[in-house]
Amino acid sequence: MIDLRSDTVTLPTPEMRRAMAEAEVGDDVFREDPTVSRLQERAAELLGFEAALFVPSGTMGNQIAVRLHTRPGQEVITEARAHIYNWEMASMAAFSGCLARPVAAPRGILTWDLIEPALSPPVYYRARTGLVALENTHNMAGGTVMSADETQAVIRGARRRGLPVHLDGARIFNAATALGESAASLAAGCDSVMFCLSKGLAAPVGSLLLGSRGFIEEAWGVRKMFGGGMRQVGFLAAAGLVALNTMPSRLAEDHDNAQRLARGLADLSGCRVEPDSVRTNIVMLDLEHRSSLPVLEELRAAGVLAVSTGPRQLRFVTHKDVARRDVDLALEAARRVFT
Ligand code: TLP
Repeated sequence: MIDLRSDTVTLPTPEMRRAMAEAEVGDDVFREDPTVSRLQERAAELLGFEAALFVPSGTMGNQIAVRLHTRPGQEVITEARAHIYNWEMASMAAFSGCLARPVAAPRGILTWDLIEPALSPPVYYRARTGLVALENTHNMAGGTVMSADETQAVIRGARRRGLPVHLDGARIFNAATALGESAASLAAGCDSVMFCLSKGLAAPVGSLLLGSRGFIEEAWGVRKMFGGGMRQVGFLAAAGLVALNTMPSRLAEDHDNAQRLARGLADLSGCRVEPDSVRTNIVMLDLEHRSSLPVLEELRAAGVLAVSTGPRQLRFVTHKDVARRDVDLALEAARRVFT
């Protein structure tokens, strides 16, 4: 099987497994796990923040941020296809009492011009906007990227209105690779950032939430409240450290493979793919006539796994466990399914 469902399926490298076996650990709820502390310090330094917190998932990282930045009854500005709104089980409503205010943006890239009209007017009888949430890369828009300048323009607008900005940077290292900018420059000025170790960076579990020292101090408490206080979790942090130190530099290979896949899929009939809009490791395919699920089944029978992201849309994600040769095999299989 060539598994293009997600970069979350990546398996840990031998170096990660060794680091896990040898990790020095302690009870992290008592803040006594030295490997977790090292990972948090390294992540904060790399992204240019005062502090970081290791969390079990990207979802928890995002939702701790929503909880801390908002009050119940407020709205959170998100892009219409954002993960924090569509794929996190309505948790901003369940855990923070907030409503998403989705704003559709071309390529998923929010600009201040799009955000500003969606902010609450200054009257007491309308729900207040409490947070602006960005996503880079934007997953469901097809791994699109937001440059540091574009991000800064949103942050300037939000500052003028006294609003915090959270960045869902689950794949921020993919964005950094595609743009040739540092992850720190893409995150600069945000009040909080979440990024994942368990996607293209191939660690088995874990994400980091970054912010000011005071914000992260508060985040320790919310993580515990959400059931995310972990004990000898240095075993996972050890793999995360290897991921952070060794994996960002190989993401360009995944992007080349995604480009190759997109160009091959674009030649098939009965579907639409836009290779020029593929900047990172995600390829979206729109079906012209057929529904996603039967096509997925045929692809599976031909040895290729993808996911459905809409009634007529499929998503393919390249990652370290898919070699260039696998992309060619996947294309051969897709040709059989589409002819
Ligand atoms: N994305 C997963 C699925 O949930 C869709 C995937 O396969 O792409 N932010 C973004 C932008 C994400 O893509 C994801 C996961 C998350 C947050 C949540 O991370 P986890 O799965 O660790 O909770």
